[in-house]
Amino acid sequence: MVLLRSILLIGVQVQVEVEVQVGEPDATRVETAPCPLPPLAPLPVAAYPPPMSEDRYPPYLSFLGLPAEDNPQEDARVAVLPIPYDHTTSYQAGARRGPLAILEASAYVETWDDELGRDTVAELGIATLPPVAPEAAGPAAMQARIERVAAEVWAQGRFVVALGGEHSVTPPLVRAARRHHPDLGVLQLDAHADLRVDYEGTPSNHACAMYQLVDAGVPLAQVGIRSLTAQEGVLIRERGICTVFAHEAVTRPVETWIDRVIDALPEEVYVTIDLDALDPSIMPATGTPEPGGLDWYRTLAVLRAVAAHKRIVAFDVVELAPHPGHVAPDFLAAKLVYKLLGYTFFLSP
Ligand SMILES: [Mn+2]
Repeated sequence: MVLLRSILLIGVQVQVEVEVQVGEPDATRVETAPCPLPPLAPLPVAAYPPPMSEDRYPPYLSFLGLPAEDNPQEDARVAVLPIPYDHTTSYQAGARRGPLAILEASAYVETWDDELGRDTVAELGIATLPPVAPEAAGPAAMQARIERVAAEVWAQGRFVVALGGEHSVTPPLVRAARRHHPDLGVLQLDAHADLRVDYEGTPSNHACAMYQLVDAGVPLAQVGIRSLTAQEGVLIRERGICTVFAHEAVTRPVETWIDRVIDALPEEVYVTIDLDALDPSIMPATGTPEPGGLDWYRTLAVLRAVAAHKRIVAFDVVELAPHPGHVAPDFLAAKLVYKLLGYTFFLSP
């Protein structure tokens, strides 16, 4: 019996070794193509809050969940920056758990993009940075921290993809991007105008995110809007903001209105996607779900058109407030991040 067991054990070991050696070549790999990015600067930069060490970089969960040998972090052209923060959320809190849920779900996103015919991560490399720590001193201090961290990522020459978190994370991300692209405009997918001057005692509220940018002179185009105040409506008219309200964006063909969005934006664009722009039937996991939103393919059509006509310099996906046990919204968010990365680098004019 002992002998037989040993033989069986040896048999298993041999079989395992053979499988490892025979391993089939990865048919999904394609040659790296030129990307519209400057070369990488040396890594990493000091004075990262909280203090960064080799032990904390990268974190234990990385976007797409790839083993390090398949996705070397030091060569990555893309940096995913999680910002688990939801201090000023008005209705349903939980966006602080969004980044982790997106990272978890991303492990199940297939890396071959069937629409583009490319393996986006194999060509670009995606590093996942440690999350930005929440700042207890208040919303303005948190925005300052986000801008500081984002500026360091920009200094490394990486393409910044931020995962929110509530929408107030966007103004500091855009401010960091503007240091490198001062003439950029912002494309906002959202159910809400986010054009309040201040809200609940602070201009750094999620409901004021786009006002902060417009007030700083940033050109803005909005798609999917279906919730705003009378004052925000007046501001849209007075400032000449390009707003495609949801009733048009959802019920009319994209081709009938997308040119207005393209024309309103400068050559360089920062894209901010508040996931509540999508319909709650496919994206219920947001802090303030609004009926009548975009579906999956219409969302992609908008992003594809903008990526094909403009140079997207950075983007964020915000406001996922995960529902425990209901992973479809988390996966949608992860796949949306990956799709937009592909559009950004492979459809760029
Ligand atoms: Mn919103």
